[in-house]
Amino acid sequence: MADYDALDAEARRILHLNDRGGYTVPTDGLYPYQWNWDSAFAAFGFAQFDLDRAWVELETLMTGQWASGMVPHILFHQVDDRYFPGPDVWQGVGPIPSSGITQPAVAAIFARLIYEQAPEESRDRVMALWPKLRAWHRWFMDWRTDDAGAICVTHPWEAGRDNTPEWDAPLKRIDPQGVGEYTRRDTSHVDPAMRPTKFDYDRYIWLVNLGASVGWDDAKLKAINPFRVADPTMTFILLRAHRDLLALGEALGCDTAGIADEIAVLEAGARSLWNPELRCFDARDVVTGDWAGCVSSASFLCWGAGIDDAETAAHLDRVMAKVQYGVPSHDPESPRFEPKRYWRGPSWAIMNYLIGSGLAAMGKPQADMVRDHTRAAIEHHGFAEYFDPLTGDPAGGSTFTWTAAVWLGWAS
Ligand code: 2M8
Repeated sequence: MADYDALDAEARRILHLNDRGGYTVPTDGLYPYQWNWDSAFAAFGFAQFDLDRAWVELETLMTGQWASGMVPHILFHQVDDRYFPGPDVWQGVGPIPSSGITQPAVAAIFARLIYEQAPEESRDRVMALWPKLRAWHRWFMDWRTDDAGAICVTHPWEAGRDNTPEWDAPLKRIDPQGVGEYTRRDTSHVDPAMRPTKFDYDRYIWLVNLGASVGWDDAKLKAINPFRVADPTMTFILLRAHRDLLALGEALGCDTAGIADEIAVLEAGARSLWNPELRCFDARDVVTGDWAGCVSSASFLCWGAGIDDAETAAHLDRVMAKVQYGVPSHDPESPRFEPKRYWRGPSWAIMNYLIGSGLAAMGKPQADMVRDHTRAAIEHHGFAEYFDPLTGDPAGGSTFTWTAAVWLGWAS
C-alpha cells in the first residue's frame, strides 16, 4: 500500500523546488524557463494548498502576453544557457523576452476551477485575468482557425506534443536549408533515445528562424509558413477552455459578447477533425488536406470539449487494453509507436488528466480507469516527465512540476 501522505509531501516539495518566485519551471536544467501550459498546471497544483501562489502563477504567465493577445509558449525571465533555443534565437516581440508561438490554452480551464474552489477570495484576481484570457482566445480565433473552424498548429512545439507522428508528413515537406550549426542542450540532460531526432530538430529550428525573419507578424507568417496542421489538441482544449471562459465571465458579470458564437465555430471545427477512414478524431494537414491517420492521446480529448463519440470510445478501449500506465500518446498497435520516445508513445500525466476529467464530466465509464492508471504510474515510478505506458518506466526529466500538480489535483 502506497504512503499517500509521503507522495503528497513529495509533490508539494517538487512544486517548491521548481518555484523561481512568481513562476515555476517544468524541471530544473532541462527546462529552466516558464512554459505556458506547464505553468497553468502548476497553478492547479498550488491551488491544492496555496491559493495565493496559484493565482500568482497565472498572473505571471499573463505578463508575457503580446499586444496581439498571443500568450507565448516560453517566457525567458532569466537567461539560462542550459536550454536551446533561447531568447536570442526566438526574438519574440512581447513585453518580456519570449518565444514566438503559443501552447494549448489550458489556463482558463484552471482559472475557472481555482475560482470555483474559493470564489470570495479569488474574485478580484480572476476579474483582472479574465480580459487577458479573452484576448488570448480571440487571437486563436483570428489567427489559428482553418476554414472549418478547427485550431491549427504552426510549429510542432505549439501543440506541446513535439514529435508526435501527426507531424511527420508535414515536416517532411520542409527542406531546412540554411538552418546552420547549433548545439542542442536537451540531449545532454536526458537520454537522446527518449528525445526527438535531428531530422525533427532541424525543422523545429528552421521554423523558429522563419517566424523571427518576419518579426512574428501573424499575417506575414501565415502567408509563408509551410507548416499548418488542424490539430485535436489545440481544438478540443480551446473549446473546453472557451466554455470555461464563458461560464466564468457570466459568473463575474464580464462582457461575454461573441463567445457563444465562437463556441459554435469551434464545435464545427472539432467535428471536422473526425477522420471517416480511421473512425476517430485525427489531425489534418491544412496545406495538402491529408489526414495524419493517427489515433493519439489528443483524439481522446473530445469528451473534455463536450463531444461524445462512440467510435472514438471504442478506440480508447482498444488502446487501454494494451497498456497499464495511462493513455499512450500514440496508438500502441501502430508501427510508429515507440514507448519511450517522448510524444510517440509514452503516457503523460497531464494528458491523462485532461482525458480522464473529460470522461468523468460526461459520465463515461472509462474515467476511473484513466485515473487509476495515472495513480499507479506515479505511485510506482515517481514524478517523471512521462512514463512508458507498457512498463511504467519513468522517462525524460524527473521531479517534474506538472506530474506533481496532477498528483495533487486529481490522481491522488
Ligand atoms: C516539451 O517541449 C519543449 C519545447 O516547447 C522541449 O522539448 O524543449 C513538451 O513536452 C511541451 O509540451 C512542454 O510544455 C515542455 C516543457 O515541459 O517540454
